[in-house]
Amino acid sequence: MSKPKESIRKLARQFGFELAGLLPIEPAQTISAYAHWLQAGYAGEMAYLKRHLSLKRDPREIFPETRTILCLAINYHTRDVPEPLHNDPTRGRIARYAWGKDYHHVLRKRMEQLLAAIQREIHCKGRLCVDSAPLLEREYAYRAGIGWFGKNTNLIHWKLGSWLFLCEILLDVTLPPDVLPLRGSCGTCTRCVTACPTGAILPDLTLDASRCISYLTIELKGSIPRDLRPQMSNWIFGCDVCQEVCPWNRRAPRSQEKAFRPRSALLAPRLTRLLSLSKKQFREMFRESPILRTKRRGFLRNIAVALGNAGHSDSIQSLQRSLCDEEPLIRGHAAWALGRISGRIAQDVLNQARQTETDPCVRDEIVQALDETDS
Ligand code: B12
Ligand code: SF4
Ligand code: SF4
Repeated sequence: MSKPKESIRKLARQFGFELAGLLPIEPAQTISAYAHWLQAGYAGEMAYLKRHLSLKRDPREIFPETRTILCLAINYHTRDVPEPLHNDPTRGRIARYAWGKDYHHVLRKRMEQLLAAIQREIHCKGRLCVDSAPLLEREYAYRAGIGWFGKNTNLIHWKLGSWLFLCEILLDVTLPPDVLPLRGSCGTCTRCVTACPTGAILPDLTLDASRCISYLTIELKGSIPRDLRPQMSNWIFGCDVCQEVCPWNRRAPRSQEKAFRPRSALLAPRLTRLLSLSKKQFREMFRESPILRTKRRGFLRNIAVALGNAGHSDSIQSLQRSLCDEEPLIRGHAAWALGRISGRIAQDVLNQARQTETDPCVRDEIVQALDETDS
């Protein structure tokens, strides 16, 4: 390979990576900001982020031979949800990134192929990283010119927008740096800050992840704080509000990646239908999907919250069935939803459940829900 950097970018494109940049290995520059963020409690219950602190100081902690980082980005902007479905609160909203196949697997496969192609040109070894690796992905991607830090904390590329997945290949060879020209900025725009339903984007432009709907619906394993539930509207897995309002995404091109094409069932599924999923049906419906991460209990918890926010009496029957679910987490959130729907029938259903419920947390939810139906 006479000019490896050019060929690597070309190869990256062949394997679907629209953006690629090469950086010489260096320790992370924003690790103290990361440590402060953890200290402030913004990571909520994501304990793995605390465990990663020392490893994130330098990528050589995960691959000591690293000489060069190949930063990559792939576009996942496929299509939009048709307007009538988009505005229907009885349907769930799923973040765009989860409409197709799990990107962790898709990107890993692509990176394996890319690394093999690089190895045909240069004698080298590489370590593949995507998302879960203890690496400050946004910092390195920023340094490679993939995008700037938007106020919503996402990396934005002036042409592709922010619907981008990031990943990296750590290489044990020294290659000439090749950084993309960084263009664009947020300027005076604050749309995402204003639009965020839970006020998770802080004035210092960091994110209080413990308030972010993405965290609440995906990462949080237990009960969703009651004060945040009404603000989640019908988001049942992740949230895209701060990216949907971003002007840099208005002209974002469509992704060509087949694996990210949405499954039609995930564009705007009916909430009551999802609430009846058994464990087996859940596993089948979400095979190869990132949604498996929440497990059925987390997913149905989210659906109950969305039904409470929709506030339609048509869903009382489905929620009543969920009050008998084997998972206390689902029963508790179903009770909350019935409290939000309110009215005589919801009240009767809750009173019945109070007679038989033995779990103290669920009982507490029922009592509070009944208080709400009274007021
Ligand atoms: C934990 C996590 C979350 C948490 C916390 C998010 C957050 N903003 O911190 C939750 C669950 C909320 C989340 C949500 C989402 N996530 Co997430 N998440 C991660 C993960 C695993 C770690 C991020 C982290 O460490 N956060 C802590 C903060 C403090 O670190 P940071 O954001 O990386 O910022 C550091 C540096 O970038 C730098 N920095 C920050 N600002 C600035 C500004 C300047 C000028 C400079 C120089 C440096 C700098 O300092 C920070 C501290 O070191 C990364 C993958 C990874 N390994 O990095 C994916 C990742 C950030 N997530 C991603 C995605 C797609 C999402 C969602 C869009 C999914 C969804 N639709 O629901 C949302 C977006 C929500 C949002 N507004 O951020 C993508 C982002 C791609 C992009 N274009 O930026 C990543 C990179 C995964 C991937 N491999 O593609 N996520
Ligand atoms: S993903 Fe949603 S909740 Fe999280 S910061 Fe963005 S708009 Fe706010
Ligand atoms: S909405 Fe505005 S402030 Fe927020 S990331 Fe986009 S350009 Fe920046």
